[in-house]
Amino acid sequence: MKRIFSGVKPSGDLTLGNYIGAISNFTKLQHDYDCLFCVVDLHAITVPQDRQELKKRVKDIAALYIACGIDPNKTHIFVQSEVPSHTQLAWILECHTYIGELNRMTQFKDKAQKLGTDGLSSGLYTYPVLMAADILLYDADLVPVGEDQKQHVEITRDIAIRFNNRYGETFVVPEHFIPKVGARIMDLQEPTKKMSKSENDKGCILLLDEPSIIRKKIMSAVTDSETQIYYDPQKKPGISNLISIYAIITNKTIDEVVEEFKDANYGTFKKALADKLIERILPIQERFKDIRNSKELDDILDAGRDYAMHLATRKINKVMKKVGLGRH
Ligand code: ATP
Ligand code: LTN
Repeated sequence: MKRIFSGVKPSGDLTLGNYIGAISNFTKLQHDYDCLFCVVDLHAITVPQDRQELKKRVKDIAALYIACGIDPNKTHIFVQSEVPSHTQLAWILECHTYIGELNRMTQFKDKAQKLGTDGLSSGLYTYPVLMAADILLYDADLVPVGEDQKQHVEITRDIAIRFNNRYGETFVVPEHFIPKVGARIMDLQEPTKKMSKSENDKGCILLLDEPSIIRKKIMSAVTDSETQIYYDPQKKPGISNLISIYAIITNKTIDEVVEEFKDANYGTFKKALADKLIERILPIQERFKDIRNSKELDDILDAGRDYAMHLATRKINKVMKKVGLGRH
């Protein structure tokens, strides 16, 4: 069976962007692959975190995975830092990654440009290599992610190919899975910017937001001065973003949504979107409450860790042998 690996950082509360761009696809793909879904806490500490908050969020994300429909009986859910081979392999891969390659990563470049490099950790710089280690440790064939992670999956492929050429077949070269619609949900207040959990504000819908807050955020989403509803992300980024969200939530195509609302005004469309969104998110919130503090959640994460550890240990031993590390 082919394998999937993907991860979400516990760096904030899960957003509608995380759900649409990543997690809703995990739930669709879980039936056809051996799936490892990770809470990537080591990635979260590339920027400062409060330790109590981080601990809480690790379990929040794991519980939300399940609440969103990931079946713990079919998949393996675990916490990245509980499997030490991730950091071990990351170091080895860092020694096979060029500084020039990391300098081309747009996510880091953007952050460095905005904030300067003096206050940025070197972990933030090498973070794509840790992500490569996550994926390559498990010989994942497919990596479902949002658009912003495409470049990181590409560097993972480059690293795998380079390593295989140098040491012989070691890693599966993975493909990304990026949805056609919803791969980049935009901020509702600044629809030219990605909806982001670390810049959470009025423009960002959280999966655990109260229904009244979700409605308020949708109703106050920035649109444009026209009145007609049609899809044109360049000219109408706000409305086009709302159309994408509606399409995903209702399992319709963009064209079907545009047809449905061609005679409606923005207010009517936003109200319909808020209704559908709340209808979809409420059951997730209910399930979350049941799971979050259950013993079952720890059992699931223990079993996930054991499964991941087994695969990862085999792989790291193979890699160490190929590189010539250690005595055996
Ligand atoms: P941050 O905002 O702190 O950078 P993030 O939400 O982008 O965090 P992750 O939690 O690791 O980072 O993202 C998990 C998954 O959600 C990734 O596959 C990412 O591509 C996807 N994702 C994140 N934001 C969006 C978005 N606005 N639209 C679509 N997919 C998204
Ligand atoms: N870098 C990703 C999170 C992430 C990930 C992964 C995604 C870490 N390791 C492995 C897919 C596969 C992010 O910031 N969104």
